Amino acid sequence: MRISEVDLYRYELPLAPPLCLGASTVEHRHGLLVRLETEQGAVGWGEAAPLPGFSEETLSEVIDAARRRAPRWIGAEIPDGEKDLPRSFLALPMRSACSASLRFAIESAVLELLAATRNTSVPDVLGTARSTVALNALLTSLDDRPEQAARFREQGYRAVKVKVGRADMGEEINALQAIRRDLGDAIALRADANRAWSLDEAEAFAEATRDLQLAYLEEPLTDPTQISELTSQTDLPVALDETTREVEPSILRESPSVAAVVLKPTLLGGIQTTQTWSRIALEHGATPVISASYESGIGMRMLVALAAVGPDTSVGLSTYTRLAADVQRPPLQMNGPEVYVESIVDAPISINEDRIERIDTFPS
Ligand code: OSB
Ligand code: MG
Repeated sequence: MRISEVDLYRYELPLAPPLCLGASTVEHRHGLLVRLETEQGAVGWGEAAPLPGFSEETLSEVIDAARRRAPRWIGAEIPDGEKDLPRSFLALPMRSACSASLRFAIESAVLELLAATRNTSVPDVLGTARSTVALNALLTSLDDRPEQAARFREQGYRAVKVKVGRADMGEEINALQAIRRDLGDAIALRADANRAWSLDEAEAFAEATRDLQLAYLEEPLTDPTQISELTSQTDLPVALDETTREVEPSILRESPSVAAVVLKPTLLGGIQTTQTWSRIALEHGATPVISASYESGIGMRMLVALAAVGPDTSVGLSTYTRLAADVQRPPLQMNGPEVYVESIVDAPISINEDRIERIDTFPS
């Protein structure tokens, strides 16, 4: 089966409420969609949506790179018939270095074609899939916490993730205590400091939150090389997120105390890299937590598939509810504590043409 057509689309989707990304606030999410079609008419979609402030590449760089590469994808062979995932299959249409988000897009589209050739679903190509995936609820602003936390509990969430390191630490700790009271003891409470603190501050936070039973704290330190110092001095479980984009997964061999790794394929560089991190994390007793970077429904389908073949933990895909519209119609059912994998990954893709704009097609 050979790729015979490539189409590139741009999308713009409103974020409600607007999203604070570091210093800037964005009202819309922008991205590139890649659609591959084979001679036999099988179709695969992928999404490249660099996140400003987090991705190294910009959307216009991604679009330029996709336009340059697309002619070479025409005629590329999608391997079929093999029982196991060919290790090289995802690299096939890209023989040179590629930005993280574009790699995710191409790998996704090729993986969908591979599933189509094998008459199976994407999660089944990746591994052994569970039928449901649990989502963590996400509290990006501590201002609306008390009412929100109680609502999350009533909705049945098993994990809640809270952003910290953005205000006075004492106030944030008080807020976390209120949230823990509202959640009760059965719900996992995760926190994410996005590298806001010095070692001393992180130790103070660890000390002050001992009785909160935090499941983990993501990226406490401005200087991430001090992580092992922190974990040797406190028993606060720590998770890596930003660090996964800067080091190799073999770091987990030297950091036995890492409790979890937050894996964002859009930022980390696609499906194969994510799967490698997941495997090595599990070997070292760290939980891989597949997470989103505010992708549209196209990227989200692939993230659900990846989560379905990972361990049964609440994953970070509730960013989807921040989008006020999607490229996919109807929008995915992702607004509760649990998603049904089949209903998301096996549903035929139906694109809302009003939400996308075709920017190129090959062969032209
Ligand atoms: O800091 O974890 C982050 C999304 C985009 C960029 C950075 C982050 C996030 C998330 C993803 O929080 C959602 C989640 O992990 O639940
Ligand atoms: Mg994080």
